[in-house]
Amino acid sequence: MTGLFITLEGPEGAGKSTNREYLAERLRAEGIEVLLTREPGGTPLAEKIREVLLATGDEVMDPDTELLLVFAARAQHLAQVIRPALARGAVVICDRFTDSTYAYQGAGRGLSLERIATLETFVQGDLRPHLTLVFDLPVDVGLARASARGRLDRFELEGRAFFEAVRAAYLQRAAAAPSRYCLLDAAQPLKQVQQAIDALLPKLLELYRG
Ligand code: Z5A
Repeated sequence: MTGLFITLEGPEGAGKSTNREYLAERLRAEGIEVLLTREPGGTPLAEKIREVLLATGDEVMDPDTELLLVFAARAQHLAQVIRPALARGAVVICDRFTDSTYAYQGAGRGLSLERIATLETFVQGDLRPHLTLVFDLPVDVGLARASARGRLDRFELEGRAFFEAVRAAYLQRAAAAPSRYCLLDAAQPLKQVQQAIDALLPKLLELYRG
């Protein structure tokens, strides 16, 4: 593998979608091939799985079903998109990846972290992101931003305790491996968040160019 794998993480409304294009453009301006993608999704089949995961309906999805669907989508995404892009030396920016699984299915749903780790190794082998930007913000701020957009998906309908657990999981993971994670204060005005992203560029370029 010769490329660089960057993931963007954080709770709802943290600004991952808003800032992923900004980061991609900054790297493209350096003449680097950047592949921008997201999870769940990133291929036609994985996007169908995303629809199933986000849809609200009468049948309650079992947490194990949710976990397996997330990893099924990831297996397809890795095979079709992420691994080929890394193999040709691109920077891959992925909006959510397995840290979301630890946060939402692990901390949020209460599934065993060991079981998630087993699936992580089964689906990814030893592939892990080189760098993860965690967009952190208070739960209330994120939920207000998400609900201002209108109709809520199946995750966004969860209660406050769920999102507090998700946020705490991200903070815990970032604190446990500071060399892999960069914590960004996503409650700041957008301009300041983007200045913080700019400040990370030298580190990203150094990681990419070795
Ligand atoms: N999920 C899972 O459970 N397990 C997994 O393994 C994976 C995912 C991979 C779908 O994700 C769901 O899948 C997700 C977890 C679950 N749960 N939910 N919900 P998604 O990517 O579709 O959902 P999301 O990440 O929560 O999207 P989001 O709510 O759009 O968040 P965002 O991308 O971080 O925020 P945004 O769209 O860039 O910004 C939201 C709004 O805030 C928007 O109007 C912006 O203009 C505004 N914004 C952004 N930044 C700012 C600042 N700095 N100031 C003011 N306003 C701002």
